[in-house]
Amino acid sequence: MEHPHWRGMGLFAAALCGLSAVGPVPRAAAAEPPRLELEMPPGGPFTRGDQVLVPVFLRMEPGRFKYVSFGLETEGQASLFFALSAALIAMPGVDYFHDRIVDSRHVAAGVGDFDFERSVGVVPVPEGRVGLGTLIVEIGAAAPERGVLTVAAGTRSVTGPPELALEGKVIVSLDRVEVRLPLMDHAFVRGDSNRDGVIDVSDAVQAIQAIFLDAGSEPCGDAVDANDDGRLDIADPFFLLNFVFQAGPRPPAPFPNAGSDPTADGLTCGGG
Ligand SMILES: [Ca+2]
Ligand SMILES: [Ca+2]
Ligand SMILES: [Ca+2]
Repeated sequence: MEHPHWRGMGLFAAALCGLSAVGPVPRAAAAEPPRLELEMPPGGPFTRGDQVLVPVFLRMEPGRFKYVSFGLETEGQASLFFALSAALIAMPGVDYFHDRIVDSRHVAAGVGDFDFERSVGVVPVPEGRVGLGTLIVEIGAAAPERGVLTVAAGTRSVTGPPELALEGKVIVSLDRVEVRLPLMDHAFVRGDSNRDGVIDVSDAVQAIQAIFLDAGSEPCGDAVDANDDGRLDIADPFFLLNFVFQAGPRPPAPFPNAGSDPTADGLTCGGG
């Protein structure tokens, strides 16, 4: 049985050891930990149907790393694709992977030398920051007309938690980071297909052009959808001609003043 006096001496000695370990904080420990960065893209607010390019960076002390793997995901209605930086593709010995997990909103990516038999790091980080690639975010038609689309990096991937392998096989876990893309469809006047602020026969002509000749390229489908049934078809120019020449029903809101679509559908209003 241990004597109480000796146990107290042991605790005292342990406390002394603890004190002796506390000294000036080493410079390395004060440095910022490595992290992923998602850069806010210029422009915006963004519209449903837009393709937004989000640069992905790794920030760490100047040096070299062996590999980095991470997940990319969004909780919004968007498709994600990761395009590796051209400079990294050209670098000898650098491999990469790009996997889709579950669906188009979850992607895993990895960059570097995944062969642990070789002991040298292969990807240099000269200025403390290296571009890993570009995240291509395609905002879907089911995304909200206005609000925020959150895109995150560093979330869990198929290969395990997001991590960075430094030279010497030191593994560092990376924190989750995110970028919040503002969403807002452009205001429009329903029926003003050519968007010149006036409703006349030229809008019916423009609607026919958009529906039958340039299908899918119309930047503001909501304006062309004169009867607001969520579809672009021959009924829309007929509706307009009936209104312009036969004093038929007025286009539904937003009309005659510009605004947003009060009824949900798969159409969007991008462009100017
Ligand atoms: Ca017009
Ligand atoms: Ca319609
Ligand atoms: Ca609608």
